[in-house]
Amino acid sequence: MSNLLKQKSFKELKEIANQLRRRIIETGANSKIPHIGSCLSCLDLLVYLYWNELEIDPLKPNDIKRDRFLLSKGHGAPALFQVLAERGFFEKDRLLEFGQPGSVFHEHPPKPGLIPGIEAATGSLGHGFSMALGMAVASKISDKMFRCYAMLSDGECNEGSIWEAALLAPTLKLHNLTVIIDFNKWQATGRSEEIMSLQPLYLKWEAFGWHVQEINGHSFNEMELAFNNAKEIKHKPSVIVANTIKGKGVSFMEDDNNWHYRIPDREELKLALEELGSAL
Ligand SMILES: Cc1ncc(C[n+]2csc(CCOP(=O)(O)OP(=O)(O)O)c2C)c(N)n1
Repeated sequence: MSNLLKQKSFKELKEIANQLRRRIIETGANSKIPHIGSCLSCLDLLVYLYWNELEIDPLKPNDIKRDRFLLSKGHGAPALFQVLAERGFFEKDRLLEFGQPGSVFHEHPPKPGLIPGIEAATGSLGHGFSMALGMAVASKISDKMFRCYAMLSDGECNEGSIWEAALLAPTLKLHNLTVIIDFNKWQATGRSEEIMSLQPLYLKWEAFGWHVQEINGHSFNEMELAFNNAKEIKHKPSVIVANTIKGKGVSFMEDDNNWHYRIPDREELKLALEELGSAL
């Protein structure tokens, strides 16, 4: 199955990401649903994946041969929903109901079948990765050879289940599995390094038998090289440790972990949108 859209230039990806940053912040302010900093951290990676990497067709979201993407850091759902809408999986207007009682668009991705493009319910950290691993096994044994991708957060790597899956994937030689770690060095209540140290993260994954690459998670150029490399690797799974900035794109949100939970007030919303190029 081939990607129906021609791949985007890095300039176009940047414009899309900028537009989606605006919508994430506006939607967060209107719905009062948190995790704006977490969404801005992984947005550039999501944009690259959905426009230039994944073999998907928004008009055939259940195609058996589609690549699978699982947002294991499920609290980034507001970013994923905006990406899916912009990519054409569903009408953008549907996101006007984000966070409303009874809506399927909420803080985390719901179970499959409710929103086109959502492969699994995630949000309880530490589980999406194992589900992606299972799908990668299914791909191999059914000979469909689609690729599976899971996006993890660094705080999520404190979960024991992450390291069970990290042990199993190289044993099964899952070269069709790529893990991306949104390594912004923060988790909900503080610095990841101070809560439960992960470093040296690169060496840990390497010791577990993975092909490891470390990139700037806001550089489309580095993403292109890393995702292309990952596809060339045979007999082992790949992990891309993406150094990111929580709150990326808005000066007063960048690397300020208050924006894990904070909701912008009217003035902050205005300032953020102005920075991103649009007044209220
Ligand atoms: C199993 C589990 N425990 C606790 C939570 C609550 N929770 C939501 S986000 C988060 C941590 C976020 O930090 P990180 O995983 O590094 O993601 P970031 O927001 O920094 O991208 C926590 C503990 C959860 N979702 N799942």
